[in-house]
Amino acid sequence: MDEAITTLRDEALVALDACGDIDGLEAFRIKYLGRNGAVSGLMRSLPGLAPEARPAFGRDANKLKQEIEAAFTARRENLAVNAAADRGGVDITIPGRCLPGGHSHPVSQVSLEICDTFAAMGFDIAEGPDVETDFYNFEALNIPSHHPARDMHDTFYVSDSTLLRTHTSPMQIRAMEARRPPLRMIAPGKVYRCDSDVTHTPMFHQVEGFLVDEDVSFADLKGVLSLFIARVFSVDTAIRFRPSYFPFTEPSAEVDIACVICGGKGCRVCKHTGWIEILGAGMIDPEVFRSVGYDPEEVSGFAFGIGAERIAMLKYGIDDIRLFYENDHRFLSQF
Ligand code: FA5
Repeated sequence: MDEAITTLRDEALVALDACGDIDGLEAFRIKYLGRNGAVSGLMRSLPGLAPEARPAFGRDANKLKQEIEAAFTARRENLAVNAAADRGGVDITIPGRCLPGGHSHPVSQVSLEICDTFAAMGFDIAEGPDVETDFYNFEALNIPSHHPARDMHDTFYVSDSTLLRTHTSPMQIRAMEARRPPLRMIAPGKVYRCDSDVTHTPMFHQVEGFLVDEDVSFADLKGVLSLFIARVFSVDTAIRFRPSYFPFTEPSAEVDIACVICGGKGCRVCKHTGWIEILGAGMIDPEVFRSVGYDPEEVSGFAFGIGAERIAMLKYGIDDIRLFYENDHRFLSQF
């Protein structure tokens, strides 16, 4: 190879390596690859060579041109990528990031499962407002002002007569006002109480259920709730009906499930009782029927209010209800 070609080759490759930016690269292109550049200069020197030396010189000069052009293109791409990265810009050569698909919240999944279970038993679904009047949340449910039972609900008041509903039971009144018996309904939704510990959150979900017809008995209530628990958990789930008090049901009961966290031995979640309360229930009080214009001599009925978070805790073995609302993706993505 002619010495002029190898000298130019070495010089050009060193100069290309030294190009630190796009401007330097453009100067390189003009100097070596431009119309009046060094490589074209080699070509132009061809006529001055001895005729027998021209073919080899022409071939080598062409090879050099291709080599410098390829090196130039590679260097330009490399500089462009680095410049984008330095600017914090977009490097289009890096593969895109996949966004993981979302799914519904575990408490929403459980609420839906509860609704599906009752829908399969013929219950209609209704929804009502989160901001409720004192009348529907308390008065019509036989909890007049100054009734001590108001203390059972740590209420968030919006004004003197409106509040964030403390339970889904107001839906009993709204539905009974709008329809006549026989009625079989469930009403899922958010409820609010100033309450927070391992089994209580200030916002939680209930599913209200009620059935009004002729000759409805406590045995019907037990039958429906036992079927519900067998479907959502299993037929051999240990449950107990515990006498309780609600102003809008008489008699009243609370239903507990054997604590799945400790297997009934006693832990902080079940407050060392071995049981976790999942719902309140009872036979609808005659006063409630009177407040919606139903005759308690003609109809009877039962009602219940299920805590959806409690069901989710038991189903999934969660030992702190507050985990549902910390929005920790590592926790939520497990469901
Ligand atoms: C009631 O709210 C009644 N309205 C239920 C009812 C309906 C009784 C119809 C009779 C007839 P209670 O306050 O016990 O009852 O709440 C019902 C369920 O909601 C509880 O069993 C529990 O599972 C859940 N719960 C109550 N407070 C909280 C809370 N702060 N956080 C999470 N779940 C709660």
